[in-house]
Amino acid sequence: MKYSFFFLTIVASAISLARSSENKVSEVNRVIVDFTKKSEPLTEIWNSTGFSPADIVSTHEMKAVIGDVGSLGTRAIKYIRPHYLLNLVVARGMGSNHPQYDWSRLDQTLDVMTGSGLKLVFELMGFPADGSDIAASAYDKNFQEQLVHRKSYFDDLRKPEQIRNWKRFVKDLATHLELRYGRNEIREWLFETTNEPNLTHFWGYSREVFFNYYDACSEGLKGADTALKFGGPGSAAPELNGFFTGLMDHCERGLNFFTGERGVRIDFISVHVKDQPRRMIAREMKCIGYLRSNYPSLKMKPFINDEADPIVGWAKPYWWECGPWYACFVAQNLDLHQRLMGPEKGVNYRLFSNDHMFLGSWDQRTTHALFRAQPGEAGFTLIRKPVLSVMELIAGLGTRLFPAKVPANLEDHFGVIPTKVDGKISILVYNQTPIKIDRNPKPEPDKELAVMKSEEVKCMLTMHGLPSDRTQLKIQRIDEQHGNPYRLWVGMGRPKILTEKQIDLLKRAEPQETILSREIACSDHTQTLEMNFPSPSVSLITIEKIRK
Ligand code: 8U8
Repeated sequence: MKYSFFFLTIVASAISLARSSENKVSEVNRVIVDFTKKSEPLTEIWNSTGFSPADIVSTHEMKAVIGDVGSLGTRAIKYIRPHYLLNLVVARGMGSNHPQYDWSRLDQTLDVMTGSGLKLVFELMGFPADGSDIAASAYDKNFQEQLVHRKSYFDDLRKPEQIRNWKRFVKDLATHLELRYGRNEIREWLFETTNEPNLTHFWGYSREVFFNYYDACSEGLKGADTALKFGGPGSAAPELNGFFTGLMDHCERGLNFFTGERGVRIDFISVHVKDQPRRMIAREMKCIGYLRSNYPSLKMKPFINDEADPIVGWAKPYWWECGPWYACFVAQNLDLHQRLMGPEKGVNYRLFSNDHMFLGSWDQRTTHALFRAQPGEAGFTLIRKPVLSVMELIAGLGTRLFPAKVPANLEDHFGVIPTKVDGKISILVYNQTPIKIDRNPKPEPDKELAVMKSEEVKCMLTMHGLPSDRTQLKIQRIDEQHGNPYRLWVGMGRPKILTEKQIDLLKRAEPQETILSREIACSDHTQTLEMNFPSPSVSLITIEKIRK
């Protein structure tokens, strides 16, 4: 059953193939990758995720998620972007010359993330409590809007005095972080404004107050270390909202609240665009186009989409978030961003981040499916979803990107990322079934599964410029049948509570599978593989010289 959608034939050489099977080739799609052509750097623009709120890091479940995500290594996930970090701080005497801080909860939270090898996209979001009440911060059921605020000195940022003291608070925060995590470490972090200031449930003040707060963050960080990176506004749709356009103007020629100079630094520009990859890129390009027309000095600032999700609403159940389709989404997002927003297109694309490290089930925007133990018993189980496992395949890519030719009729959902590092070839191939994503979550309808199967791609993959001599070919895959614990779970009858045996089986189904590993000879540096790429699927093909 496992191999029913898969066939692979290795043809001795592309030349003999072209002569002997002209007719057959014309029936299938020809894909060509060429490692003799000029390459460009493949920059790590994919290795980031986020969640909300920072408060949940103290739970066993979240610690386990962070540990597992971190264990994939920084080429898979390097940055983590939690909301509301500053709610974990207690800051007394903010209005006096003798501020006192209790950083312990913040430290414990950051320790979990840094201890797992992750770096922070540190949103300067939330407000330190003044310690005069014992209330706990509380959020809506999806951890978005803050419903209960602890009493804070910073209760009205319209007051210039609070803005001045916010600058001092940020400076003291950064100084503390440097002492605890090291100057070099936090120079690698990205400090960002609060989240989505254009949505009133995240930011209750006007744009003008936001720009003052921005200046306080910027100058406060500079007060600790001028090399710390700061940017924003991490705003939600629409792309050209007033907080985005206003901040660009403020950074270019606005009055700096502290220095009185015109203009304020911005080290990166961040937005949130949630959409399918092509439309996401068109909307991001709208921002780049706006900068080119209006603020050319900002057009080459590192550009970040730090919530590059398929659609708004992490908690809403969608059938395509369970299995390999969501993994393909990430692979296609990488491919298209690299090709359409790379340096040769005049864009300094820095990072797209999924915001998917929430605690939830298969069909929510999560990296793992969370299963609770029997009622009344402690314990839980996390099963990795394909959308997380795919990061390991992506991490297997090389550092140089080579050209690929894909038939025009496939381009909208099929792609190839040919790379190389230290003589090792790694090619990521995805077949992302074109489906319509709308706001109506549907329970995995048979119709969609049928559409998926009909979009299977059969192709002749010709590779030029391979190492000669004996080489090892390996293919790893995620699809409906491979590396897809969700399918197995459905087969088990969708148990809500898992037995030991079921946990064991699901865990074994977590990683992407090696579906082929064999020695091949490429005497003329060329190989053609006849391959079937199921729909949806992500494959990593590696070719490496066998060392004698
Ligand atoms: C209403 C709305 C529109 C929009 O374009 O973006 C939004 C983003 C909107 C509402 C909330 C919103 O919050 C972000 O997105 C969330 C989500 O569930 O998609 C979460 O992923 C983020 O924590 C949050 O910043």
